[in-house]
Amino acid sequence: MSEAVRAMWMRGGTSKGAFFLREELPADTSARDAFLLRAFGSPDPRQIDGIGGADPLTSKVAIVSRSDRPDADVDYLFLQVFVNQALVSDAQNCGNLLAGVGPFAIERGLLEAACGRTEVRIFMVNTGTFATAIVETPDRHVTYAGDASIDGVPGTAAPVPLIFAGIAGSSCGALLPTGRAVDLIDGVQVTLIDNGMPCVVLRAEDLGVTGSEEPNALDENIVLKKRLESIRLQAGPLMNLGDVRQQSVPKLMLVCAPTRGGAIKVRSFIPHRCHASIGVLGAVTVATACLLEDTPAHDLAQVPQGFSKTLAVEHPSGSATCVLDIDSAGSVTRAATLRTARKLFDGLLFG
Ligand code: NQM
Repeated sequence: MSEAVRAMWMRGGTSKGAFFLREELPADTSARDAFLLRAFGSPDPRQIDGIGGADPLTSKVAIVSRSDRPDADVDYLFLQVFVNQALVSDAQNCGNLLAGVGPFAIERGLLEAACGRTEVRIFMVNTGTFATAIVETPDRHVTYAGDASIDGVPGTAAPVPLIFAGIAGSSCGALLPTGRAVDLIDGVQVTLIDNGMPCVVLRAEDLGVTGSEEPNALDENIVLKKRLESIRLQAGPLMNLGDVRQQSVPKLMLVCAPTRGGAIKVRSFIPHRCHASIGVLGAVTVATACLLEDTPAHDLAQVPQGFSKTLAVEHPSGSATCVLDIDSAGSVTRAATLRTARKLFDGLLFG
C-alpha cells in the first residue's frame, strides 16, 4: 500500500505545486524526497506516473509550518522536484509558489484571518529571508476570486501583493558576489547578481539571438543552450554557489531593449528550459540589475527617475511589474510585486 499524505494542489503566480504541512510529511529528508519523487512521477520527461506537469514550473513543492520566530507567522520551504532527474532540490526559492503560502496557511489554521485582508509574514527557509503577503479574507475566510490579473495566467483572481525586504545576497552572500557589476565569462559580459534569486544577466545579442524569440525556439537552439550551460557552470563558483551541475541556480537572463513600453525584455533559462514567463524573484533581480550603471541590462533598460521605481519586465507572455524602492545610495531597500493564487485540489497524495 503506497503512503498517503494530505496535500493541497495550488497555482501560485505562474507556477503550480503541492502544498504540505511540514508535520504531515516524513521528517527524514531522504524518505520525504523519495515520497515526492514517486508522487510527482520523476524522473520521467512526461511524469506520467505522478502529478507533476512535465515542466519545472509545475513540479514544485511548498512545505509550510507555524513559525517559532517572533518576526514571522509561518515558515516556507520550497522544493524543486526535477522532471528528468531523481533529484529534489532546496537550493532555490520560488516567489511564484510563495503567492499560495498565505492562503494555504490560513486555510490550514496556522494563523487566524483578519476581517477583510490578512497580512502574512513569511520566513523563506531556503534563503533565510522574509516576505509579506497580503491575502484577501472577507468574512475571515480566504477568497480566491477577484479582479486582479497577471500575465501568463488567463482570467482574474484575488490579488496577492508580495513585499520583500533584505533579499540582497539571499543565496550568494552579496548582491554582487564577485564585487563587480560586470564580469567576463567565455568572452561574454555578464552581471552575476542575487536580489532574491541568483542570476546571470547577459545581452541576448551577445549570444547570437534577439531576446524576442518564443521560448520553444530558444529551447530548440542547442548551440545557445551549450553556451549558456558553459557560462552557468563557471558562474556557480564565482557566485559562491559551488558546483551547480545538479542545481537549478543560477538562472540565466537574456536581456534586450524593451519593445512594449516596459523597462527591459527578458528570456530566462531556469536553467535548462526557457521560462514561459519569468520567476518573481528572478524578475526582481533583473530589475535590480537594470539600476546598476555600465551593466549589460542598464545599457538596454528604460529606468524611471525617483526613489520608488516601477519597472515592467517584459517576458514571453506579457510583463511582470516590480516596484523597487531605493535609498540615497541607489541600493534597493524594498521590492514589491503582484501575484494571484488559486486552490485547485485538496486531498490525499499517494507516493
Ligand atoms: O524567481 C521559476 C517560477 C520560478 C521561480 C524559476 C520564481 C522566482 O516562475 O521567484 O518564482 O526560476 O525556477 O515559479
